[in-house]
Amino acid sequence: MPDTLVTAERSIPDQIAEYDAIVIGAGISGMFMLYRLRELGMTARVFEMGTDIGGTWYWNRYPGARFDSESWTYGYSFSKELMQEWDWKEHFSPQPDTLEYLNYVADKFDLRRDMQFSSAVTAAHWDDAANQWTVTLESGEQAKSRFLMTAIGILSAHTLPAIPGRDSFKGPAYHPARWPKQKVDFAGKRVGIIGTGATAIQAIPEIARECAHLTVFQRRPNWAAPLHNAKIGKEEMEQIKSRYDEIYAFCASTPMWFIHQPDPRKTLEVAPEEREAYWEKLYAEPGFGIWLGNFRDIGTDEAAAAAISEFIARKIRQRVRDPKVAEKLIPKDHPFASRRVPLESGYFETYNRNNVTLVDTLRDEPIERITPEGVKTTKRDYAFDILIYATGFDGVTGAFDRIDIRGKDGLRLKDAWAENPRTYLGMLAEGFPNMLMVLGPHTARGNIPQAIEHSVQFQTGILRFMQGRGYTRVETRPEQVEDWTQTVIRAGEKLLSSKVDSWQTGVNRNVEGRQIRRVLGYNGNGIHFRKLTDEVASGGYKEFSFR
Ligand code: NA7
Repeated sequence: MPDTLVTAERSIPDQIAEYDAIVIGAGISGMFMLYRLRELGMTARVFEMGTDIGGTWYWNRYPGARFDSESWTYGYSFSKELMQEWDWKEHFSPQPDTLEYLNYVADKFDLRRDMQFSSAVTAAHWDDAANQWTVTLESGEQAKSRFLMTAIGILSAHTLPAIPGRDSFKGPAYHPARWPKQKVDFAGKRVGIIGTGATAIQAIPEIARECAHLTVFQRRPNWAAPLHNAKIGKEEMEQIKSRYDEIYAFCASTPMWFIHQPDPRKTLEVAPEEREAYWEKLYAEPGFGIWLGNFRDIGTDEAAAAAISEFIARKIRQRVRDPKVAEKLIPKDHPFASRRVPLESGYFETYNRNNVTLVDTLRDEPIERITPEGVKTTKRDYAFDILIYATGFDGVTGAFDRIDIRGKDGLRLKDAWAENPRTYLGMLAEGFPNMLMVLGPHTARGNIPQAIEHSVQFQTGILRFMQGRGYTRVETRPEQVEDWTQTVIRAGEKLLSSKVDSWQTGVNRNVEGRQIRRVLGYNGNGIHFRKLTDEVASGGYKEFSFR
């Protein structure tokens, strides 16, 4: 598959440039990190693989790509002026609008002047004597810096399916995270799509409307609930703007930093009729309420999870006309909310169309191979004009693994994290001085841009502290790493999501060595995480070691 969004045609400078900081990635994290580094008076260079800013929203241009968290909680909050200037057009912003927003931010703060595009970082090596990182790009160009900031996202290392014959298909084949800039024309085309994760659940209804016939190859179904998107009128946007302080303060007071607060009641304590009415209400409301605003035990108690799963299954049966197809779409191997819940717009009704076929590759007809014409299952051959591999990502650590990162004594990050990452707060990795990670493994995530802002604030706080005291090196302390690693493991123990294979538990059968579940995020309460980081900062960062 051609990588249509990357070009690497830069001439290599004769001299190795030196910066105070190198940032890898020009997405939401890298853009804000650069803004803050400049405020600290540091020289910085951002290296970005794509041809422009945007990260996730640069790469994922597939039909139907949009937020499923509310747009007005997803923008940056560091600049009140920016918040007042930008009008979100929809409650759940589509990818083109989000990219336009990020371009607006890049222009407003003149961010591109310190960014270098088409510049994939292939290696970053720590030189202990020089107290410096050397970064190497795909082109061979090198640069040095005192600090290395990874702003590489948690879902940026896309993975193709490990199916025999994968590259033999003679028509165009696309992964949604490498979707071409020019519109893909589906009119009159036979399209096959492999995968039914959050991405496919957004794309399938859009493609089905345009193409001649769509065949969906589903391995395991996912629980999904309605998005209920709507346009935002001028007056409504003005109202939102007047409430931004309140909205962001509310998000900060919830465990996942979304605009949804869990209901403090336990599922089975509530009378069945009341429970049903409450779920009907949540199902009819926009956004993640049915997941994050639900009774507090649906993610931890098996009986509670079974009850909400049965409610959602009933909804699927009501929405899908053919009972056999409906059953195929209902997950049987994991309860609702134990994997990240995709939000959908007419996904289930799409299977009522006569130009859509669902193939259950787990129970009915496993895929044997990709052929030049299409897909061969154990039962038949399918011919396609276009194939889509909506097969997801090597989550969280995948983007780190793809760079040869070496810390003290030549320690390879990939080896150090082969079983489980070891970090303090997910911000610094053990054995990797002066490497600050935005959205590193074992950090708190939830509403991603809010997690990013929090993380960048905390990390630039460390840098400011160091500037004030003349320190040039920051590292983790072994006892803090051990303590944090255990905290993260404990925080996930009671969660049903920890017992399920998904990118969140680090399982990706398309990647060698990624068959075993790992703990990749801090799944405790985001409010506690903020409190802890605030205490570390106000206490003078004693949990870190400085030189
Ligand atoms: P996901 O949610 O990881 O989904 C990937 C899908 O691809 C999932 O249905 C997989 O089935 C399927 N898959 C992966 N490999 C294969 C092979 N080899 N054969 C058949 N099917 C396969 O990724 P998305 O891009 O949809 O979403 C990622 C996140 O983006 C999402 O959670 C949001 O946070 C935004 P499986 O379930 O493994 O049986």
